[in-house]
Amino acid sequence: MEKQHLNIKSAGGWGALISSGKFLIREGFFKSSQTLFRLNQTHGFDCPGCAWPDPENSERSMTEFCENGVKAIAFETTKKRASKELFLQKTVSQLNELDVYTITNQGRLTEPFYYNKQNDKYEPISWEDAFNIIAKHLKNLEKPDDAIFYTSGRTSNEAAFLYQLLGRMIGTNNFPDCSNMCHESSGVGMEESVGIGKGTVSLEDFDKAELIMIFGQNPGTNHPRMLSELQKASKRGAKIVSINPLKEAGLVSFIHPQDIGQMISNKATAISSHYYQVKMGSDMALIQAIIKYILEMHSDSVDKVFIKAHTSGFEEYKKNILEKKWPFLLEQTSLSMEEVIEISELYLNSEKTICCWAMGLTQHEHGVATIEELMNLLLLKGNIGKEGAGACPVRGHSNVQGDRTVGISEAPKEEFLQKIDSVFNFKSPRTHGFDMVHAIKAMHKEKNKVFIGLGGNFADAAPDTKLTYEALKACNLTVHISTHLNKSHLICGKEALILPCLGRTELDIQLHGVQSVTVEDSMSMVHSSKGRNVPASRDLKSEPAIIAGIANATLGNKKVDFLDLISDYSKIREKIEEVLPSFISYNNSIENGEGFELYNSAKNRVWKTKTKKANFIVNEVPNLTLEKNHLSLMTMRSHDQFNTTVYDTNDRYRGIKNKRKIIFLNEKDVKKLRLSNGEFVNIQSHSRDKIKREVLNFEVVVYDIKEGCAAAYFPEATPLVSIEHHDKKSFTPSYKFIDITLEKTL
Ligand SMILES: Nc1nc2c(c(=O)[nH]1)N[C@H]1C(S)=C(S)[C@@H](COP(=O)(O)OP(=O)(O)OC[C@H]3O[C@@H](n4cnc5c(=O)[nH]c(N)nc54)[C@H](O)[C@@H]3O)O[C@H]1N2
Ligand SMILES: Nc1nc2c(c(=O)[nH]1)N[C@H]1C(S)=C(S)[C@@H](COP(=O)(O)OP(=O)(O)OC[C@H]3O[C@@H](n4cnc5c(=O)[nH]c(N)nc54)[C@H](O)[C@@H]3O)O[C@H]1N2
Ligand SMILES: [Mo]
Repeated sequence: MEKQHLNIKSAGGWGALISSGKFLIREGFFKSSQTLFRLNQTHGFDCPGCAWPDPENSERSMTEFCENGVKAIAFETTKKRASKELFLQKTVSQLNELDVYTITNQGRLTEPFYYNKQNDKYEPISWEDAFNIIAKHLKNLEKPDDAIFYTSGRTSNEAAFLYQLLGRMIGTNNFPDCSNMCHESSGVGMEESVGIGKGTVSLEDFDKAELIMIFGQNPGTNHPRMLSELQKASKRGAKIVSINPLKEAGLVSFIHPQDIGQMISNKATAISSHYYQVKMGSDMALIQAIIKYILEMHSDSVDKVFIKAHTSGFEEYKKNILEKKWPFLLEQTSLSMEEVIEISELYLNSEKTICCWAMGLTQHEHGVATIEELMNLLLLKGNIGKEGAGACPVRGHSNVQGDRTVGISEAPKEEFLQKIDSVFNFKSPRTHGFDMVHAIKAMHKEKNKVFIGLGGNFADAAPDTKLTYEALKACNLTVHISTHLNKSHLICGKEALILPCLGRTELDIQLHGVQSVTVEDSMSMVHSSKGRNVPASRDLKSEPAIIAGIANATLGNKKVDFLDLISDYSKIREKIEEVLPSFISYNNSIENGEGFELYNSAKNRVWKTKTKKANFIVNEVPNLTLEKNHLSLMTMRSHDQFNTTVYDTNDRYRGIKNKRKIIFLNEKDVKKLRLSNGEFVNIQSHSRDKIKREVLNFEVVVYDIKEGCAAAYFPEATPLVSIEHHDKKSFTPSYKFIDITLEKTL
């Protein structure tokens, strides 16, 4: 049987360079390529791609970007336009017929549009009228909690801060955000374990680590600049262990496209020294197995001094883990005892270990429990707050972490709200707001909401596509502040608006001159970002200006003068600093272009938990055994997409060309199910709510994936994800463990 990708190629190399070049030419070479040289440079702008941090100034190369950064920039600086001509030609129903690639590749939005229900078309509207329509709805809410303010993680600190202020002045904490679907489980788990929901490592720690463990992450595609760090670590002899049901090219080997010597010799650096293909969802069982082996066989090797001084709950945890049954743990991971011993010995022999992870751990029903188990593993050897060691949740969107820091949260801390109240002189709401799951349910049930999206593509990013579409359509008003056309614009509420905004590469001029914004990366570094390009259209506004426009039309300027705040964004930063004192001398600190690091308590071994210690937390491993002929499906990203934006229809590292409706299966499962490579199947999912969910005509691709597991791309496979399947504490949808069966397409 032909099997895709048996001989895995390296990530990077000529393929990356050629693909970047092709993309630049397609979208308009001159502007994109000029823009690239200002990417991630001091006084340049921050890459809108991912949240991987920039190296120190002295280590920055002229070209601090990766293939996917190139795509993100080319996509923003594209010559294509989604202008009124497009909407004149096509009704919303016609646009809805198009596939995700076509919809998301229409180019930049050019002016505000209002949905005319009569002719089913979007029509231009002035900014003033648009703001007034929104204000009318916000002023007429039955109750403040009928407003929902969604945020995607590309939004700057300045815009996010104004946005949360607007929402709270209206009286709601309804701030669902993309983090709810992403690293929320990391945040919740780490808060409980070590008292802060953020990573505890810096880039320098990667230079010192003896062991780097990578769980559930595909950095070759999603964080390509991380491969440079892994390459350096591998070259100096650090061990790199990958734990993943799929063989991912970027975790196997890498050729740095900006290393001329390596490109000429075409010799790849091996990335992972050890690769374990586990069953999907079994990481928690594996970590328990490692800890059990250590406590049974090498209990003297744990860091007793650290455990005594800094942790709570160890004895109870130890007792529980020693009672665990080996056969169950091994069956769940489907690794052999020898393999578990091998990983345990690697961990035992390392004095400095970093654990990295992404969506493979968080998007599960037991996402939080898995993160807590991972923290238990790190605490066992004092690997938090130690040089060369720590927890590294690798974030997705470039400012998803910063948005949270400045107040985008449905469950804000009392301390934060009190500060908001005193700085802005009003009483902010104390009721818990909606996260994604609860927002969708409320919109669906109550049918009279006002939904505003600051970036992102709620309709296609959320789980349970059919339900989510119905929920958006039931709203009184849907508003999307966006750069590009996407599905959310086409799933209209009773009234609907598209408000086009500047992208990060573009000049932002306000009353007092050219503005810069700030973002926080995965490692708590805050720095400024300044666009220089002429905007894609004259009729665009910046995100802060749009929020100020809505606020001014809705609330006036008596309590807070939003229009004054946006005249110079340093005024917004002053307010952020008043509310959040950790932004010490905010405006001065970003002036040198390098930025500054926000204080991280866990990194300093200060534990802001209830026990004032780092906590060992006991969790039970769920039994993930499925019925006969059922498979567990993950929904994931191809190499040519950024979340719901599909740049192109290839997935180079997995050997896929020109197709997206595919399902990756193990050779043995394909045989067992009497299927063959290239055949088409319908996929059904099975959930507790017993609702039939199905997607049709997916092509079978035989692949190097763990037996019993399957993989497909989102958003095409998202209709299979039930809204009821989410982590119990973080409410992160289980995008990664969907119980499915297949039937041949007739
Ligand atoms: N180019 C590009 N860059 C991006 C993005 C993008 O779409 N395109 N998205 C950004 C965003 S928002 C995010 S959150 C990140 C996402 O970054 P990733 O988390 O790398 O993204 P996914 O494609 O979801 O890949 C999940 C990985 O986890 C593995 N996996 C799935 N289930 C399990 C499991 O149960 N256990 C283990 N151990 N592994 C598992 C999969 O095989 C896959 O390798 O990337 C960010 N960067
Ligand atoms: N099935 C499945 N679903 C998933 C996931 C999964 O693994 N599987 N992953 C989840 C994850 S990790 C995440 S983070 C979410 C992502 O969810 P979102 O953040 O909501 O989705 P994106 O696709 O990143 O949003 C893309 C849109 O953002 C707009 N945009 C781009 N740049 C800017 C900008 O600078 N400003 C503004 N205002 N708008 C801009 C463009 O119009 C573009 O169409 O998806 C989640 N959904
Ligand atoms: Mo994400």
